[in-house]
Amino acid sequence: MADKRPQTKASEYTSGKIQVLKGLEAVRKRPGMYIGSTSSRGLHHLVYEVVDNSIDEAMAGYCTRVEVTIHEDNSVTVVDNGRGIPVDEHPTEKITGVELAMTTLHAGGKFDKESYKVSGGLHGVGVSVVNALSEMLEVEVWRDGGRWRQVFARGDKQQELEKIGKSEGSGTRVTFKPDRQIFTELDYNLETLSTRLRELAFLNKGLEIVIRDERSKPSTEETYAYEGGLVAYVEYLRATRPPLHEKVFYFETQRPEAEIELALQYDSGYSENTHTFVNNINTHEGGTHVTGLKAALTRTINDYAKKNNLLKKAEDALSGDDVREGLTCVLSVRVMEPQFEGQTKTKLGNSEVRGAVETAVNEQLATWLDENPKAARTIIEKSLSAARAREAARKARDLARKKNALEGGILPGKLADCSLSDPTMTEIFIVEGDSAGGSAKQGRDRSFQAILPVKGKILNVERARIDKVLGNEEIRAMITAVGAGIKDDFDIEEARYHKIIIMTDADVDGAHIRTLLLTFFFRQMRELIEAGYIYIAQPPLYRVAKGKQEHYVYTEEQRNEVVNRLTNGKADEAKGVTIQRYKGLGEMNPDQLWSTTMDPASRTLYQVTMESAATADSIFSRLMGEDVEPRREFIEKNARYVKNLDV
Ligand code: 0RA
Repeated sequence: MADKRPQTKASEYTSGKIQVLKGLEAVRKRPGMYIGSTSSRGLHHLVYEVVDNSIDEAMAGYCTRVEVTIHEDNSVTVVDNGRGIPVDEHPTEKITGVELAMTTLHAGGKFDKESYKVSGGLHGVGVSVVNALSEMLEVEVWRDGGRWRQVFARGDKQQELEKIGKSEGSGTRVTFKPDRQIFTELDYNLETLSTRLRELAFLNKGLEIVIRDERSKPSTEETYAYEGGLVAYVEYLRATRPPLHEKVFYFETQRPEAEIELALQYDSGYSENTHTFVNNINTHEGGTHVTGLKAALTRTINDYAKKNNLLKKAEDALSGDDVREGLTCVLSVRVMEPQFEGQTKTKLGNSEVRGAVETAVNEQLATWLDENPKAARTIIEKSLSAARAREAARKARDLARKKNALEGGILPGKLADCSLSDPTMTEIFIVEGDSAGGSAKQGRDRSFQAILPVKGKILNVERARIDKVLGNEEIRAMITAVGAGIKDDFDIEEARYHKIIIMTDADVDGAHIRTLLLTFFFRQMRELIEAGYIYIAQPPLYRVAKGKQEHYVYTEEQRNEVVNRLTNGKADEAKGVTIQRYKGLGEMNPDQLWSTTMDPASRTLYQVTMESAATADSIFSRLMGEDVEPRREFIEKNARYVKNLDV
C-alpha cells in the first residue's frame, strides 16, 4: 500500500530546517510512525489504545468492566471501573497524573505499571497518542471520592484538571473525536471493533466488555464476558463442528521467558484454526511462539503414536499438516519485552520464546495424552486419515503431472498466460466469470499480464479435505497457474507470478467470491500472502460523463464530488451529466477495464495482509457450518471491509 506519510528529501534536510519536534507535535507530524496508518486501520487503533489502558487495569486486578460507545458523530467513549488515573501532582514531572498520561509519550512507564507493556508494535504507544490525533479529548476520573475532568484539543490542554464533584467508586472515562485533519477515514466499523473486543474478553477471563453503537436507531449493545477464558474461546471458534473429544485441552504455565496459556480441541472438520496472541495482540503473522507450538504438536503426537504402536511403519511419520487437521487452538503468551516484526508488526521475533513454548507444550500435552487415552487415540486416527488423504492426493498429483507431461504443456486451458516468464515482472488476474475474463483477456497487456477466469462455485469445496480440494477443476487451475504447490509442499521460489490479483465484481457476490478466494490462498498458499504477492483489484463503481469529459469513480462520495464539479454545483446543469453504474466487470468494455482496473499507471490495488486474510478466514470458518443466511449476512455487513483490506 502506498505510504502516505510525509517524505523529506535529503536536500531539504539542512540543519537550519531541522525542527526539534517535541512530544505530541511529533505524533501529529508523523502519525503513521505511531499508529501504523492514518486510514481505517489507524482509526481503529485509537480505540484499541484507549481500551488497552483499561485492560492493563484489569490485568493488574483492579478493573472488571470496560464499556465502549461509538457516538453518532463517530466520537468514542471508553469507560472503565479501574482505580482511575492519578489526579495528584507527579513528584518529579510537576503536573498531574492525568495530564502526564495524556500529554507524554509512553507515560505508562512512569507510573507503577511495568508489567507486560508492549514496546514497539502498534499498541502500547500510550493514550497521549490518541490525544494528539483527536480534535477533542475529554477525560473524567473518579477516585478518592471526587470527580475530575480535563479537556484537550489536538493534544493541547484547554484547561487545568478540575474537580467537578463527588464520586462513589472509581474509574476513568475517555471520550475522543478523531481528527479529520489527520485521518482519511472517520467511520468506525462496528464489526471490526466487536471482533477485537470479543477477542480481548476471551483473552482476559472474567472481564466484561460492552460495546454500544449509538449510530443505529435504536442503538445496539453487545456484552462480552467469558468465565472460561481460552477454553470458551476454543468452543466459540469451533462453533458447530462436532468435537472429537469432549474436553478442551488447557494449560497455563509460567517460565522465565514467557507466561504461556494454551487451549485446543480437535473436531471432525478438515481445517486448522489457530489463533495466537502476545500480550493480547493478535499475532496474525505468527512468529517464534507459533514455531514452538507447531514443533511441539508434531513431535508429541508422533511420539505418542509410536510409543503406543499406532503407526504401521516407522516411515509413517505424521506431518505438521496431518496433526493440525481439524484443530482449533488458541495460544496466548505474555512476554516482558516483545519484538514485533513483519508487514503489520504482528509477528513475534523473540527467539527465546520458541523453546519456552515448545518445552511447555511438549510436557503438558504428553501428560494429557497419557491421561486421556481415548481422546489421544481419536486424535491419532484423525491425523492418520489426514496422512492417508495427503498421500492419495500426492499420488493423484504425480499421475496428473505425468499425464500432462505426455500431453505436453501443463497449464490449464482457461489460462491466458503472458509472454514474459520472469515472475518478478509478471502478474495474474483471477477474474470472476467467463464474460469478465473475456474482457480482461482483450484489454490486458499480454506481455506481462495473465488472465485466469474462475467460477464462483470453487467455494463450496473450500473447507473440504485436500484430496477433494484437488479434485475441483477451478482450484486445480489456480494451483497449476501459480505453479508453486500447496501447504507444506508449497515453494514460493516456484511462483510463476509475483502479483496475484483477485478481480471480482463490486457487489455482494463479488465480495463473497473475493472472501472465498482469500481463504483459499490463506489455507493453501499462506506464504503468498506473507510475501505480499496477493492483491485485490478495485474496479470503478460509476462512470460519470459530461460532453467529452469522463471520470471513473470508486465510491458514492467521489461520484457526488465529480457530479458537483461537472455542474459547478448547479442542479439545472445536471441534465448533461450521465452516470453509469457498473454492476459487474462484464459491463465494461476491454478498454475501460484496462484503463480503470488493470493499467498499472492508473489502477488502485490493495495489497492483502495476513491480518486481513486471517480475519476474513476466521469469521468465515465459524460460519461455514451454519446456514447460508448468517454467512450471507456477514458478507453483506463486511462487503466494505472485505474490499477495504486495510482494516
Ligand atoms: C497509572 C497509575 C494507576 C492507574 C492508571 C495509570 C490508570 C490509567 C488508565 C487509563 C484508562 N483507565 C485507566 N485506569 C488507570 C494506579 C494509580 C493508583 O495507584 O491508584
